[in-house]
Amino acid sequence: MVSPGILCSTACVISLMLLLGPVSCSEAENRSTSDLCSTHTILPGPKGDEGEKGDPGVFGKSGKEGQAGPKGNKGEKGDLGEQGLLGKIGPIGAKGDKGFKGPPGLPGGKGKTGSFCDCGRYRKVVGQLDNNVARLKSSLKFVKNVIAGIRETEEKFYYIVKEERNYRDALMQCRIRGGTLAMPKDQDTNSLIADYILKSGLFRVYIGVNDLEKEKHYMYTDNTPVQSFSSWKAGEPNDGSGYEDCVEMQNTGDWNDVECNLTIYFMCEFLKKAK
Ligand code: GN1
Ligand code: CA
Repeated sequence: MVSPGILCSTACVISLMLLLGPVSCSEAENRSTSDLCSTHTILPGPKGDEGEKGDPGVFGKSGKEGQAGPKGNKGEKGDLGEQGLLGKIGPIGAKGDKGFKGPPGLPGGKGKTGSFCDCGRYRKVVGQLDNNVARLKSSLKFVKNVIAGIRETEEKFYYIVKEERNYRDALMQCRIRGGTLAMPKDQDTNSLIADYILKSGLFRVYIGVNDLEKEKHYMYTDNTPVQSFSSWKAGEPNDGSGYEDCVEMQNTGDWNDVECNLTIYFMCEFLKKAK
């Protein structure tokens, strides 16, 4: 069907529209297309035939996960379990009471005739061996304690012996171990010893100072006089009882004269190198 206002054929108009885009006839005239358009109006063509049915769409996305279902009913009671393992053996019971004394046994047979023995000599040797063993045990104990706690300066080791002794025994105990009672001769050493007493949880120990030789003339155990340094507690030495000739150091670092028969712990010192 051709519109009465159109002189060019439908095919010609579509071709032009495709080539030039939508144009008016005046433009077409400028382009010397007056032979194609005889009027100023180009009307749209008729509606085309219905297109073919499209291909089926792609497979849709999976839907969201639904909410959790309601809680199920309580299950049936389970079967009886197997018998458990044997329990641990209990602790050892208390010791039973002592039994009654049994009847005396039959007397033994007569011994063989003895041979002559210089038993006194052997007994003496055994006694000496016992003494040596006791001394070794004591030294071992001392070494074990020394390893556990000791203080030192560049020149000396200091060691508190936690055995209550009077002054003379304390001095002897230090000497048989190769040392002497501690002799603080300057402030640094005095502080080190005081700290050692304090950290050991003690209040006082014997140190190697006394005026046994001459009243008020204090001497160290190496026979040198207490001169340039001392650390007397206020009011000391007071010779309180009239017999206070030996000296203790308290955990403050203060010295106090006490009676030499007082039994307290003591501090030994050991030279690192023999002078
Ligand atoms: C001690 O216990 P007392 O007060 O009699 C001390 C003295 C002191 C005195 C100082 C064994 O004597 O050496 O000088 O305190 N005696 C003893 O107040 O510790
Ligand atoms: Ca005193």
